[in-house]
Amino acid sequence: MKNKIYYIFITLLIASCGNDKPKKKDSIIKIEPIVSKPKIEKPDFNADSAYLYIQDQVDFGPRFPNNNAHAKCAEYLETKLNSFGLKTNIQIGEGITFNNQKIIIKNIIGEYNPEAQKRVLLFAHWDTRPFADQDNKDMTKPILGANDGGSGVGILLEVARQLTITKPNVGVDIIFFDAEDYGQPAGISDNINSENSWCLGSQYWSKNPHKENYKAEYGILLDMVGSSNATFFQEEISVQYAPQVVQKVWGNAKKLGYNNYFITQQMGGLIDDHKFVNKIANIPSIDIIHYERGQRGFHPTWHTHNDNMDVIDKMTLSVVGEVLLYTIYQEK
Ligand code: AHN
Ligand code: ZN
Repeated sequence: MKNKIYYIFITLLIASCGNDKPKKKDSIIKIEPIVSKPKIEKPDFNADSAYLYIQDQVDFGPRFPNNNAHAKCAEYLETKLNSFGLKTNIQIGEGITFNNQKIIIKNIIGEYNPEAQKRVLLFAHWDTRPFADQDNKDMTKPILGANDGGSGVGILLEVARQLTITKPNVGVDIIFFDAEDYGQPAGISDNINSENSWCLGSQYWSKNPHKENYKAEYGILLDMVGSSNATFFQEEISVQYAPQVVQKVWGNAKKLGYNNYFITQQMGGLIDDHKFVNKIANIPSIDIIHYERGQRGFHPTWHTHNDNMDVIDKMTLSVVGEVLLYTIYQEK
């Protein structure tokens, strides 16, 4: 509006100046109206909070099924979701790992606006890998999993907190899946079923959803979303099962100016929680996961003891958090 008034004022001024002498053609000053592009409003997402929620998890130590830090962290996560006003519960199940350990699975569930028909499912795994098979020392010791385990959960806790402030009409379910990262390490005698040794928590939930006939319009998985300059390619299973969700989310990222994080190029398929949510639970779901094409693949600290708080970057947390909130606020 201001620009418009300014433009009219300048135009009048020029017009009035030109009254006495006829202007030479080449002296006419053309003033283009300054039309500022409508800025899109970025949703509030507090990266400091998300960071703190990651720190809190890491402070428990490595968090894998049947260990003490895992039990404490499960309580912490449920308490947090509950404190934001979500309806919470911990789904308990049983699983068998690739090395024949019987584990108790704890999927932590929070429902925002449980009565709403239209629902969006947001998920991330909260367990951390019980060994460091990509490291070259202490390979049998468990990792801290700040990025791989902590980051997606930290962002979703802050998303939950924002939802209870902004109160969108749509329903949102947040699930922290357990036992994603107990998968069989590459290189040990290959088991035919090694693919199914990953994602035990989401496999369990997909076969036994927390509510009968549970339905969501679509699902979004966050995995390893905390490192600086992360790049999110369009993962193949996501594109196959939920092309319109990929378009929506990458489109929203572009609108927010984050197309250097959300790259509109496809990459190969990954075994991750969304695979089972797509195939077994039939909820079209995508994976937002940091991957670098070429030699590098996952983050260099992946499944090593260097996956600690030093990896976590608040800018990346903001980018992912804002894209998620923006996407949810668009749903009517
Ligand atoms: C595999 O490495 C087979 N899938 C990647 C899933 C994963 C592991 N995400 C985090 N850790
Ligand atoms: Zn992992």
